[in-house]
Amino acid sequence: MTKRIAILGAGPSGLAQLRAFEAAGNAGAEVPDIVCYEKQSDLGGMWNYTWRTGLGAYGEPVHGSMYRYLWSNGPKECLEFADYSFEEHFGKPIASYPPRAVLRDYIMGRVEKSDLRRCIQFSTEVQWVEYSEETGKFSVTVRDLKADELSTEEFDYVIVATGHFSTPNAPYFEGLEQFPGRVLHAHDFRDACEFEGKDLLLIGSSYSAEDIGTQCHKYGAKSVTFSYRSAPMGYDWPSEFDEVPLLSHVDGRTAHFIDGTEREIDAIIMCTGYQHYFSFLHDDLTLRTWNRLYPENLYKGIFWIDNPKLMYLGMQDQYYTFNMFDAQAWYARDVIMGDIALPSTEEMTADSQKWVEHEETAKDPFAHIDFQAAYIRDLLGPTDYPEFDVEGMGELFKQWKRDKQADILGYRNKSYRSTMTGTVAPPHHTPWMEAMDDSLEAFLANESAPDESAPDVMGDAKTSAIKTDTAGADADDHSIEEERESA
Ligand code: FAD
Ligand code: NA7
Repeated sequence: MTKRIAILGAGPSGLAQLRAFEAAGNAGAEVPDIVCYEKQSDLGGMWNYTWRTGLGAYGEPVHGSMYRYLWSNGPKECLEFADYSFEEHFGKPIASYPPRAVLRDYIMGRVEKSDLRRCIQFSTEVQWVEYSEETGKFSVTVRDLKADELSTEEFDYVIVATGHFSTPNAPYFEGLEQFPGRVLHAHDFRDACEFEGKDLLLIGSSYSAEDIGTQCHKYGAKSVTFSYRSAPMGYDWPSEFDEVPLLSHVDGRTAHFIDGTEREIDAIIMCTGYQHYFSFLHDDLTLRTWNRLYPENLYKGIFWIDNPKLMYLGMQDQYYTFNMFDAQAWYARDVIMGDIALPSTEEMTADSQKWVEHEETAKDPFAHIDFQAAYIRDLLGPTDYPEFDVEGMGELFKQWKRDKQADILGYRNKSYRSTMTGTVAPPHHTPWMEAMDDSLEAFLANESAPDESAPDVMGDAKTSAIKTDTAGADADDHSIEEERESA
């Protein structure tokens, strides 16, 4: 009988899985029966922008943590699909740091080339998954959000691709309940303009702190103070920024820090990361981890060792993103289709433990990049995912790190060479600090031509028209609203 597979989530990881099966089908393989459940009304996952915070139109937790004016925080050359380049999608080379809508368009482009949408049940929230030893199958209970109806189906395999940057980790600090300004978590941050002229305190010293802080500065915040728990970010910050030790408590508008210093602030944004949270999974199936490069109990970073018919995609802390999800999805597909055999439980545990120990010896960002490159290389070996220069991409990540260190407000003006096409990205027409419009149209308008004189330009840029499918994610919520109102 045809195997049945449930994919939970239609973000980049879930879409990678759909694409992997599609590629096998195109190559003549008999593909299992696949249902992908997605609680949003469109695909794209985190790359959909929503103005909503808290609960969605149907009472479901809002997934989105992305905000207006978000630009890629790493070079696009580091997240390129090996089977669909940026140049193929946009018909010409584009700058290295696109805004959210441009990356979303790219993700959508690969999917829209096929009829993968037919596998996806939108506005459908997965509510419960459990496994029966008796039948050897999973029961997946979902709620059709529009119809407000529950239903349950059985599957042979479940692939969890629900992301892990949605459920806030929000610590408590004494005095917060009396603080007269806004206190929010990065998950609920939407528009930097709200903080124009304000003195901001951001707690945390990782990507969200850095990006929300620089963005608030760009859109007119008066000052940005970062409060760190372990270590400061250490960039050469302009005078409007400061890094201080951890907040101890607040007293009215005054923030007190553990080194005894204090300062007046208007708002607090907790950039304190996210929890891996799977409200829909039975205890026996639940991955419990922090944001690390190799979560424990996952063979190949994918298979739940206690029951490898359950798989997780994209649960790692991420340097590599889209192409890593692809590598995972291709591997998962080949196991499901019987082309790769899983070893014994003992061997899976030993292999996973080896990677966990290796991660623990990797102490700095360059070692982390090398670690993730080695992980992807390990996955690619036995699959037919198109070969790509994973290690070369790792070198781009290291250059990105150096560029940030040199100029935290200017690194997005840099260009990198695609390891897929060999093309060096053209410079963007506007320096990032002056580029206030983050729309796809503004980004692509008058994009500079590639510098033909640059010695290392190898690409043969195509000149076909720019893809005009620019319906942004912002349309997503309109459609939810319209559907709701007409219901
Ligand atoms: P997600 O994109 O989170 O998708 C998960 C999907 O599962 C969503 O569509 C969600 O609606 C769905 N879902 C969740 N729960 C359920 C449920 N119970 N039932 C049904 N569906 C469900 N990466 C980069 O490469 N570059 C960047 O610049 C970058 N910036 C980022 C900025 C922010 C603020 C954040 C939060 C992340 C950023 N990332 C970036 C990382 C980003 O998470 C990944 O690029 C990518 O979106 C992860 O894909 P995913 O499919 O694993 O998860
Ligand atoms: P990360 O990268 O997981 O970082 C979380 C940060 O929050 C990190 O600096 C932590 O400090 C800090 N943190 C966590 N708990 C606390 C408490 N209790 N007190 C103070 N500080 C704390 O999450 P991000 O949101 O920055 O990034 C996640 C993704 O979103 C990423 O992929 C981006 O692209 C966007 P630590 O260093 O551990 O001491």
